[in-house]
Amino acid sequence: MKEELETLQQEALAKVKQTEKLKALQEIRVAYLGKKGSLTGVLRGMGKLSKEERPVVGEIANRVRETITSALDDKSAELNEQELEEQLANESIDVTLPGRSVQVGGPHLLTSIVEEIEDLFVGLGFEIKEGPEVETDYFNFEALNLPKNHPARDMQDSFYLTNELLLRTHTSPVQARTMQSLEGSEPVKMICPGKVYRRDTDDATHSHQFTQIEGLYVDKNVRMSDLKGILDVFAKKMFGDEREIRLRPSFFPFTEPSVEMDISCKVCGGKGCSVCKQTGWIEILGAGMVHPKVLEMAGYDSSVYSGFAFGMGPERIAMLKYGIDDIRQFYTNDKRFLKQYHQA
Ligand code: FA5
Repeated sequence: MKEELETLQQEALAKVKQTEKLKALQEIRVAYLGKKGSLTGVLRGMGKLSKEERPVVGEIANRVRETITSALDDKSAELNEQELEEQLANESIDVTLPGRSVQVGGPHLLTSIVEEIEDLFVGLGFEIKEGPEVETDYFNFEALNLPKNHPARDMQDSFYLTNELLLRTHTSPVQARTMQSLEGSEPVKMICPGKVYRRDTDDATHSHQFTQIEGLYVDKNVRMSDLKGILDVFAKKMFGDEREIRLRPSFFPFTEPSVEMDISCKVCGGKGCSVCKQTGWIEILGAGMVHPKVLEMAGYDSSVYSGFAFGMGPERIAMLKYGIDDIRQFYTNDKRFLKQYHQA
């Protein structure tokens, strides 16, 4: 039996030495030391030995077990280390490879132009207000001096949701809402940017959904010259110091008098060209002095308070500023177009 154990040990040690894989090593461990392994098999025969022989053989068996176990452990550590080294060698980082470029997004041109206009008016002391896009007939029309069946309602063909609710056709209802919330007790100086909706047929200069920015200034002694001054500052900051403005008589039911504001054409410098249709001027917004009826409906005493209001379309402003010839470019999301306006 002693020889059997010695042979078993030599055989196991030889196999351990030859092994190059951790998995094979584990198989050797099971084959020799496992429950059904060779060593266990030999030890089972110990019962047949004499009393004297048993401790001697037992000691040899223990030594054999320890020797095989320690050989297995050493080899396992060696193979583990080898494996790790191979892995590290394969995974080495090549610092000379070019990096992967990160695609950086940026604000949409419309967002940028709205923010530019907001910054400009905030700098002039205006507050930014918001209002709902689903609006009541009352705020969209009646509170702005457009009673039911008023012919001027056709100026802005609307998307009605119910008899009393519609998608707002302009940002002017926010004027009425802001004034009513103050109940005629305080001056107002606000702008309101937001989406508006009209049943307009989409073409190069019209969209059924577009953006407006409303402005309102109500206080004691607000005059038309204040309106003109503010609009002049706006036009020069937006389009350049050399731009002139002119106010032409117009009509809005909620302002009296009402005007359209034109700026001198950037392309021809006012001489006349195809962009300004040979007039030298380009229309950019509607404005006027707040109608006394609108002030009264909102709770302001029109003999004490006066105000001006204006409304502009930022898409058209951006079109003029950047020479964009089709408003649909803002909504079709062609990245090649939009990328040109990302600021670094
Ligand atoms: C109004 O909507 C008035 N509420 C503006 C106003 C406010 C006047 C306060 C007086 C006092 P108008 O319908 O002209 O006015 O529209 C204002 C601007 O919206 C236009 O100058 C234009 O830039 C833009 N606009 C109008 N319709 C469209 C459209 N279908 N697509 C794109 N922009 C449009």
